[in-house]
Amino acid sequence: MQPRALITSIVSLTLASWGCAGSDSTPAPNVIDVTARGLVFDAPAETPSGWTTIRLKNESGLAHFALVQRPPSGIGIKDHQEEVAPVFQAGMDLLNAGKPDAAMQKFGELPEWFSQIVFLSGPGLTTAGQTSQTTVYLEPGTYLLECYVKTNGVFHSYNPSPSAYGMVHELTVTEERSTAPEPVATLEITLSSERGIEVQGDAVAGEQTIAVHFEDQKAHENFLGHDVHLARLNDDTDIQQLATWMDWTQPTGLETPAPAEFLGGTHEMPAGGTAYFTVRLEPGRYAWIAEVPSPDGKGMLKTFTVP
Ligand SMILES: [Cu+2]
Repeated sequence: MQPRALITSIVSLTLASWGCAGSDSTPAPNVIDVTARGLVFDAPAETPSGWTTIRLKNESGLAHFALVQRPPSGIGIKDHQEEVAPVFQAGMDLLNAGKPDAAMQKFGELPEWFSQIVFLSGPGLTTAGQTSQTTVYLEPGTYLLECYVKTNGVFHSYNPSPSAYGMVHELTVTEERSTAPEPVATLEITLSSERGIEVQGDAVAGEQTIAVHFEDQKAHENFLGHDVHLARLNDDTDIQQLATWMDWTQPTGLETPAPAEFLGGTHEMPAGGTAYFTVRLEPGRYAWIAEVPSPDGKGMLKTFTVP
């Protein structure tokens, strides 16, 4: 073997062994960085399919979340902004004006395809300055990420300016499959309409990856399915106010500022689904809470202490 060929072989072997060492370790997660600035999501337009970690970095001064939804084929952000966001805002304006019957009539104007949207988790409520992270399995297709927290009675997903979109981002999940593994949970939560939020495992300080299993799903009084968010409580937190805040149909519901510090979670999924979210817990008092009306009466508000 010529010296040059020998050197090439040694380099190739060395690179191959590094590659081999890399493939022995766990494949990296497929992370999508979503940054909230003002009332806009800054996020990539596409991502490979498979286990997908959505990291919501909230650089704005308001609370946000990023609900993942898969509309039926052919429907995208333009349809959402033209046919859904204005109807919800008009309905909310009527609720704020104390006209619930007129509001329900308005919600009846939602397009037929709205009922075919599949909600698939996404980072839960995340207070200004926080970063939250939620992992879910996504098949190829067109998805929307949406925040409908309200400020001054206006949903973030609705932009009163007809020339601009609200806080909604269209994400294309491609046929390419990522090698990202399913996360390994350190805590398990089972969500059900009968028993509410049930936690298996001890919430201790440090990084925790929480698996959330959706045992069943149903439409609650706010038309949404149950989910789970994590709030950090302090001595001033009014638990009853926090519970009431989780109902968007109330004028004060989901209206900024949030009544507690939120650290993420997962939005709703169909029955049988599992999503994961990762948080760094510090000693203190917390609450697992669902975005449904009267979560306390449904077993969907559970406080706990991290020692
Ligand atoms: Cu928002």
